Amino acid sequence: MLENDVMAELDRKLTESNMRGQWKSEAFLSAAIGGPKPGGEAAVWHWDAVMSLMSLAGESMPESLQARRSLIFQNPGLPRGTSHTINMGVQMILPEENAWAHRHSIGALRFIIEGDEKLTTIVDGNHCVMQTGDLVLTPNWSWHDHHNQSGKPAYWLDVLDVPLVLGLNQVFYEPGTAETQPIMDHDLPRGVLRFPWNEAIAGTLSLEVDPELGQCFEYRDPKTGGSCLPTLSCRLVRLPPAFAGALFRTTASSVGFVVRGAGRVHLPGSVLEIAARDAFVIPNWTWHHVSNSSPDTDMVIFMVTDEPVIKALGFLRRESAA
Ligand code: GTQ
Ligand code: FE2
Repeated sequence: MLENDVMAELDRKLTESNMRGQWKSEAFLSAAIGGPKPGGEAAVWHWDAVMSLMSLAGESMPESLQARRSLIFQNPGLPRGTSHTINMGVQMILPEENAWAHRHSIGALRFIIEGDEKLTTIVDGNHCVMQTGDLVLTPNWSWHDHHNQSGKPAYWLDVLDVPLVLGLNQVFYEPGTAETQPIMDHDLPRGVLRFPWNEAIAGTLSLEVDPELGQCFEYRDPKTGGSCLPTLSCRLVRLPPAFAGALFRTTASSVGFVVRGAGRVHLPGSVLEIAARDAFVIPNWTWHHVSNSSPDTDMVIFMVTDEPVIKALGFLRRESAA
């Protein structure tokens, strides 16, 4: 028998007994020299396209009840998810609509695109007003229902750790029994559930300009000083007029939403044009930099990353081109 035949016979016997030789992983390990392949592709979802499909969803689905009228941005290079750990989408809630209470072990947050003082999410019994630009958290296992008494359609960005929680096979879900919220059976784990727009945008203006990111305000949990959710961290990033960030990559993946202004995401071999209300994804370990294309107005981006998870497990790496 040839050497190859001997090995093939060994592999066959191992397979029969539900085993596998570690030496079979050598090619995989060699391919990982220099790090992982990015999970999925960098991509953009333009607001006009999202809105025309949302109008259609509004006509097709007059009430959302226990479900949600949310359009999730699907990465064209992944089986599921906007990034390999994060889902981002836009939700619309019609005038007088109630999205019924439920809870899940998936952590979520909302960044309000078109809000009102009469638009609310109730999180574990706490009424969170959703005005334009506010950030509202619905942490892992918190009850949440949404109510629109504003008399006009409302829109917000949904960001959830769905692909991460699915990958770890940790999904629990419990629907509420009615439109109103069940009585709370646990303590509120976070220091705060709502971050008003004014404080965040004022926060960016008080910061030094980071050469890679611009003026980067981190939404911190006041109780822990850490990220606003255990799995996701949120930032409001201001790019001064004509600012072009330096090239870098990180093992965290991120999703972004342009709050105002317009610019570009520069990638190896491509450029994404991003304008107000466009959403985009930057996969893990992808060289990129972001620039503001206006010489006289600023650009503001809401960003969410999986950095808290990557960091907690000791995987966080960052490389600068300079
Ligand atoms: O609003 O509770 O986009 O549970 C996906 C799952 C929104 C929500 C989503 C959800 C929600
Ligand atoms: Fe939910």
